[in-house]
Amino acid sequence: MSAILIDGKKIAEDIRSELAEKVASLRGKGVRPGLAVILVGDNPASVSYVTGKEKACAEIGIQSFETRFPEDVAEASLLEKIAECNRDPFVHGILVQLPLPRHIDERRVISAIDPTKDIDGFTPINLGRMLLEEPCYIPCTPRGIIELLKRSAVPTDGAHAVVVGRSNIVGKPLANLLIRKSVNATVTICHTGTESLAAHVRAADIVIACAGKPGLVSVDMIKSGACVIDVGVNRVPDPTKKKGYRLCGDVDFEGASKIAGWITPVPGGVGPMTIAMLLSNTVDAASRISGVQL
Ligand code: L34
Repeated sequence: MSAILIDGKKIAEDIRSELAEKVASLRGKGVRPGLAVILVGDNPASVSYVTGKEKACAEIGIQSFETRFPEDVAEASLLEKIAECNRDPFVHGILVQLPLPRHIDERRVISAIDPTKDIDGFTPINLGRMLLEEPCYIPCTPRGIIELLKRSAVPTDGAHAVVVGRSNIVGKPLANLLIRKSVNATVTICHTGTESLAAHVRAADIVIACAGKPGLVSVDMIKSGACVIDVGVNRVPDPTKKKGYRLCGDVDFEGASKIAGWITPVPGGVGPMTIAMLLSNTVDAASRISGVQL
């Protein structure tokens, strides 16, 4: 191992303790940050992420209100719940854990969230504001990745960043954040239609793998000294494990860690940062909505 291991778990812990102080200050002024969590169905990964989020909220004094719906919930019931959360003065942030079942129109559900409570930054209003660099909520995973780069002092000014993946929740917003003047990277976005993934990734000073495909980024694609950020959280069947699976990212970690300059592990890399940024956005929402300055 020659790469510097970016310890997302530790960095997320630091951020959570910074946030705990902010929550204490808000609570001292009579404001208790509140997060509504909406979970549909029992996808084990979603259940585990949501549980992690609620635990993290409780630890720093954010109140969470969970509503769980069955897999076959009617879209109207979800919309009704969101309307209720929009009105609820104790709710400052609304999280609808994705993905939603196929019979639900995800766009309609997300768009129903009051943009001032959209702590995931998924509504068209927040994404538009992000593009224009107006005050907004920035999606948690992309924001967490930028924070990891900054706190690990990875040089980004003039760096060539290659984003592998174009999802609405990671690839698209992340590519946009990377081209902000404050980050100043030159960005290439690769996706399933890209002809020579290897050639693009080989040119990268910073590689961000967010496609959700184990082994997609192999060691021969990594430039020596590059920074490798692995966003994939894939469950691979493994009978030797108690749970019957192990987690792996989109990158060949074993190989890449020998030649990269920096690398994030899975688990313990980007995942914990996503949760820390959710807390941060929720604390900001509580402050803005209540008018109590931090
Ligand atoms: N609405 N839906 C909404 N907001 C989000 O920000 C998400 N995302 C993605 C899926 N759907 C969402 C998450 O929360 C992915 N994601 C997420 C959150 C946490 C972790 C991974 C993905 C996480 O905690 N990962 C741990 C391992 C957890 C485990 O053992 O399964 C890690 O160390 O990577």
